Amino acid sequence: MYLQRTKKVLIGSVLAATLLAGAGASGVASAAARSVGRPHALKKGLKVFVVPKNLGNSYFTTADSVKTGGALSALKALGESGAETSGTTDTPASQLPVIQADISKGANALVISATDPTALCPTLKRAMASGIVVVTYDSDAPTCRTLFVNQATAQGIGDIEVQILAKELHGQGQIAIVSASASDTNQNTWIAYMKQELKSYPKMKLVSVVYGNDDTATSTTVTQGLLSKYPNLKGIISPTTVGIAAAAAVLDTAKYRGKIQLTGLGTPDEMKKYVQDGTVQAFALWNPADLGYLAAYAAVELASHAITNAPGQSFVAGRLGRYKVLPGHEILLGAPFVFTKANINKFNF
Ligand code: RAM
Repeated sequence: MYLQRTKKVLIGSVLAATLLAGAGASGVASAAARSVGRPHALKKGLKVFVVPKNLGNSYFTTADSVKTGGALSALKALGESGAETSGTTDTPASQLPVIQADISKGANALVISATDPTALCPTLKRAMASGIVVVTYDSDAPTCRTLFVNQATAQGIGDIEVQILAKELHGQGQIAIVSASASDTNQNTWIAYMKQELKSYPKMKLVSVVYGNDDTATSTTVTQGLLSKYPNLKGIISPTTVGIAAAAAVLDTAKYRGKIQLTGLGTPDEMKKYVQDGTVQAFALWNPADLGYLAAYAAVELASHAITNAPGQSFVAGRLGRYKVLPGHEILLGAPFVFTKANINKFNF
């Protein structure tokens, strides 16, 4: 049902601008639900650490900051002690010691975008066994978290990227993917759905998947490598905000602009220039600040024992309204949104 709606509604048109302008949860929150109010008392003074994949990635700065209305703004409003902590690279080697340090500092809850579930799970399982709430957001670690706050269904995200590129290429030509790191759960899940959706476009051939590790320099190098290795390449999907911005900068020359199509997931601020000059026609994303805000609320609800992670439990997440725990111990923010020249100037993040 949802996916059919995604296909019909999102391709060629866009969701109402209000979705990303602060109104929040499409199809989930209603005015009636919002007016119900909060039935449970939440604890104050909880120590909640927000751990993105890496620091210095503007997607996570938006998702986590007080000034954008992200995770730390929710924690502040609820009277919790919140901090954003992570390493500088999209790797478990960088993220894991930070998580361990947060646990030693007496964390009541962790809100984590997982760089590598295999590497993180032993530590996260021990944390959960000692009573710490583990909420994943953005990138899941399915076997070692209490709840996952998902930005949109993985299939919805994978499908929309393939559909945008298929429309631009009239369903034909060699394409490649510039991903983040090879161990990131979110990109790997989306790519699996992209491969499935590509079966509907038999003349579009995926020739390579390369990894820029959510690092601008590496993403630039791997994009340049694709262009020299595949002279007939017609399109690139980059399901990472760092990757798509780096790939767009590489394609923003007379040689490639308009000749190789690029889509994927990007932030409007980083992509405006490339949409205005015709390097990119359309790309997708959700509101990262809403994602962080919702994940922080969920963590506080769980750590206060106001809800459990059982499907059917629900809570009011401040400005976003009421959300329900779904099967799989997951909460869904909404649907991805497509940015084009016609709407991109309305957004600042
Ligand atoms: C990058 C990260 C993040 C992803 C976005 C779309 O910033 O890889 O995990 O969700 O892109």
